[in-house]
Amino acid sequence: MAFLFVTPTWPTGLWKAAMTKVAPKLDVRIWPDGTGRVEDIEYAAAWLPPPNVLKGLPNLKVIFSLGAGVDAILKDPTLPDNVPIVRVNDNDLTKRMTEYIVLHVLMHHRQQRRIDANQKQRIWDSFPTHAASALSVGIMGLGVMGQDSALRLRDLGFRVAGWSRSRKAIPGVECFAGAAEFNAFLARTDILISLLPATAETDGIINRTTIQKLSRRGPFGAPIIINAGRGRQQIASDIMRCLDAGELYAATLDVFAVEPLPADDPLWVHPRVTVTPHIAADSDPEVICAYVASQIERHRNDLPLFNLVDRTRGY
Ligand code: NDP
Ligand code: OXD
Repeated sequence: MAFLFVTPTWPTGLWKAAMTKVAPKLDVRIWPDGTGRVEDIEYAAAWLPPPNVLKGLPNLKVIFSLGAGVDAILKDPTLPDNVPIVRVNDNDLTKRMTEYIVLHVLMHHRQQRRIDANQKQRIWDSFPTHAASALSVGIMGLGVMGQDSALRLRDLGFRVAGWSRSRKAIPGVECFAGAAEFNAFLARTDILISLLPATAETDGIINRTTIQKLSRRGPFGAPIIINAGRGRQQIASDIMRCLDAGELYAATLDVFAVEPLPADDPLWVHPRVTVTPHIAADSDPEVICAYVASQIERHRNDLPLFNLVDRTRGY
């Protein structure tokens, strides 16, 4: 039995070392040069697998994503039909995301970029601030990541709501569900956060129409967006247009339709946009490999796998 990394855009040597450290008995291989006999491979971890690579593994039993999202795997048009896909749901990854979301909500709320700009010019501008309870934060996606962020923001005093496909019940968090409640969710939201997966339904969801439906009652007079879900969810030209028209106050973007964000992209230099390089929740190799190794162990002992992907839903 062997395990194969099919992660051509990742530093695979580092990941192989991590997997070997946490599972020393596992025969760990790397596609393409170290694949060896394809018949040996029963487990594979993939991120942007080239077509026909996973399909060409006749004894493949489970495909692992090395992150929470699986769009990079589902993109493979030749993905074998009957092999289960397991995604990451791990406390380390979730807490990293929560740190990012809390950091950026607070950064906007406390106007840290304005303070940074003032400091550069030695300006002592002690502008009035407001309480967290003055801001309504709305999280699209109340899954593993969204729920943890919602709870921490609630504890800081923000008025928090979330929106998901199926209804949730989270103490102190107003829960909206489905397309029918989307407009009501937007209408009460000053800071809109996306922690949605990339699917056909969420593609382009952060567009001008969505932005125009957000609340304008918050302290900044226009809403703010934070996208740490996937770049496909935002229409970047709409974001720029809304910022320039005063329909949007500011944006934090961690994910982009094209990554790395090209050097000449106007988002880099817009004074009200904060760009981060898809690092909201970084996958730590040892933590993620330990998670994958534990699932392989379960599978080999005929125990059910956790965090299986529903291919029809797309996440
Ligand atoms: P989950 O699968 O646990 O949660 C996804 C949430 O989105 C669920 O609440 C789901 O609803 C909701 N959702 C999906 N489709 C829709 C829809 N059409 N309308 C309304 N709600 C919808 O995922 P995680 O929380 O673990 O991760 C979320 C995403 O975060 C990942 O898919 C990935 O894209 C992104 N991510 C980004 C990282 C980064 O570094 N920037 C790092 C890690 C993840 P329901 O609960 O009803 O199913
Ligand atoms: C993930 C990511 O999906 O890092 O985990 O984007």
